[in-house]
Amino acid sequence: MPRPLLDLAPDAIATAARRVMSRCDDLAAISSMDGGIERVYLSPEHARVNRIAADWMREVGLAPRQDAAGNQLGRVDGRDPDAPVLMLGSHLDTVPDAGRYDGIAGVLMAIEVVRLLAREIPSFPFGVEVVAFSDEEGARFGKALLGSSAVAGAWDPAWWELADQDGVTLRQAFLEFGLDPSRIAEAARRPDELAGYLEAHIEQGPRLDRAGESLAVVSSIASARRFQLAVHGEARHAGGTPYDARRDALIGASEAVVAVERICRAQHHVIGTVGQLEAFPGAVNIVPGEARFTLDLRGEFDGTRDAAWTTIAAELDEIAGRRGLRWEARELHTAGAVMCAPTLMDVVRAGIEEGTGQRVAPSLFSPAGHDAMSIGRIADVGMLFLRNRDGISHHPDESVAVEDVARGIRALAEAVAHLADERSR
Ligand code: HGY
Ligand code: MN
Ligand code: MN
Repeated sequence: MPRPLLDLAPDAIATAARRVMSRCDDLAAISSMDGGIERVYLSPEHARVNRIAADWMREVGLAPRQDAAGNQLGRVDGRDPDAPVLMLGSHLDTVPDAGRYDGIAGVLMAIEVVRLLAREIPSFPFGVEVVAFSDEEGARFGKALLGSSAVAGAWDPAWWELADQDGVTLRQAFLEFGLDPSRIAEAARRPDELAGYLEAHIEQGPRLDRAGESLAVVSSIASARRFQLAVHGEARHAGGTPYDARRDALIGASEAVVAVERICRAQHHVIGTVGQLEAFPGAVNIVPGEARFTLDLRGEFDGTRDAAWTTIAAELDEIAGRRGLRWEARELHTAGAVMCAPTLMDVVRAGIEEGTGQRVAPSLFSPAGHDAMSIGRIADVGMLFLRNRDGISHHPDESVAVEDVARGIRALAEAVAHLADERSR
């Protein structure tokens, strides 16, 4: 096994890992939800964590700034202030009733890597920029990856009219947050400004835990499509309406929900989830005339994802025809699969194997989405996965061992050093 490039003191790594864990606890307390963690885009909680992250960035020599999309960044130059930057980071927003490590650990690990490389970065052929993306989850407006889409120059003006559950549009939310919608383009970065993007993230699945491995290289990130669907039937009296006279929208939607699981399980690396289902008018003694549900559909490849959607739509047609129903779907979010760059996979693998001594770094496909999907439009991307217990995520029981965070920090630092070494040749 080749010797690691970095000679980092083990106790400095251990201290950094403990700091990440305690800061994840600090940020978990900044929540709009009593008794749980919820921090959505352009909320007061988002503003608070950006200010705290800016202080933590400043502490390690990063010059902080909030961009036109509400992302919090911090930059330190390498040997040439005009050179491209290597972007490290993840996101600080959460889903409702979230865990405390999804995204957050990656941002804090990136800050610790800059602290550990303070002496080396001034001689790097690139600068280093830590980014805390503002909306990876899409929990407030339905469209995910808004913060990183702005950085990738992929902002769609149609998004300004997206509204949250209180009817607040994205445009209004920008203005209330103190951002100017007309300046969103200022968040965009050009490809020549970036030397690459590396993101450390918990796996959010059980493969590493089941294999007894600590870290993995990510090979690719799943493509995603999110839909809001509605099934229309006829509301009728729950007692007097015979079954042969019913057009029960909830029964039809329920058949579709079961079909989503059957269709996706029959495919390889295609995952379909119905996270929300609601009946209307929603009274105990009325046959539901309408049912609304969401669909989160992912695939290792865009083609297999889209083939599954075609099959699901055909199944909905059959159910609707048989039950006298009508259905419609509105697509909320689409993101193509992203392949991680082989050169960045190599440095992440070197970071894991040489930096931590893990014998072999497995390569894993990520069924979870990440900001790297957006940044992959303008730069090479690489990801490092950390084991998290039983893969539990998007749940308060989400957990990660401090030892794995330490190994992840060590691996990420070594990966950065390997990239600097390669780019210096
Ligand atoms: O939903 C996802 O895959 C990610 O956690 N936002
Ligand atoms: Mn998430
Ligand atoms: Mn995440």
